[in-house]
Amino acid sequence: MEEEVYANVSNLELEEIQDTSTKRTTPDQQPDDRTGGRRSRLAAVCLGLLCVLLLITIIVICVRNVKEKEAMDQTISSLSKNLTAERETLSSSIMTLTEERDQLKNSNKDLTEERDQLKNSNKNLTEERDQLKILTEQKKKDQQNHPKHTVNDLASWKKFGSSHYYISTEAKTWDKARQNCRERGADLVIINSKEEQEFIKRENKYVWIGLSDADEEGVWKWVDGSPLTTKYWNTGEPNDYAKAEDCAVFKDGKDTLETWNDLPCCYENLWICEATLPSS
Ligand SMILES: [Ca+2]
Ligand SMILES: [Ca+2]
Ligand SMILES: [Ca+2]
Repeated sequence: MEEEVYANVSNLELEEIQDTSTKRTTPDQQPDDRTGGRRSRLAAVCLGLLCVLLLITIIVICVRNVKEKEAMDQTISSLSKNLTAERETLSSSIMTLTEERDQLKNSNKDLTEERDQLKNSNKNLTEERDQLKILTEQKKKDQQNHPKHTVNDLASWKKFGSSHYYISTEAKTWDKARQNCRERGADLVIINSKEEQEFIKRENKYVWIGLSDADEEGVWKWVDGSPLTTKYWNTGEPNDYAKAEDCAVFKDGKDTLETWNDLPCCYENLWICEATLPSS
């Protein structure tokens, strides 16, 4: 561009020289021609300066555009990175929330099952309470109708140590057997020693004894509320078969002294009562 400007200026100067040489032949016109030549040079110089200015302006605009483009690219790249990171965070959050939702679903299912079990337990407990009320009323009536045993009543009972024992001749459920013993002023037998275990074994009867875990599964207690300490469970017992065995029976015909088994309390068996006379 600058070369073109210089070329134009040179051409203009050449033309002026030619014009001057031509015009020298006309001396009257010399001052006007010089003035015109200066104006032309001035115009050319101004034009050149304008071109240079225009070129600089274009270069400045281009540089600024390039910088703006780079800044915009950086901004877009940064935004893209941020969006990617946010998308990954959101994906992770969604996964966590999904897992939590599934856990809550499972918890809700478990709680529903527990609630149903509790409802059933409550129903069973209500029924048991009602049965106990009936039994208590019955016991009061029986005690009124049946006086406590005397020494004479026990004459027909088997004696061992300080206790007397009655072995039934009919079969009843564990609860009814115990009720029968209490009506006789006794209770189902409590086996306190090895000697007492051996004594009952010699009778060789399949009988209910006063031991149960009906109140709390696996916690065996005698009918007087005392915990079980010395045990004579048969091999593999107590096994709470079908989760329904809460009353202890003394098995007959065993070679070993370990003769006890747990059975459903609703089974009907003979039973053995024990009456301990107060020491005189
Ligand atoms: Ca006893
Ligand atoms: Ca049991
Ligand atoms: Ca059993």
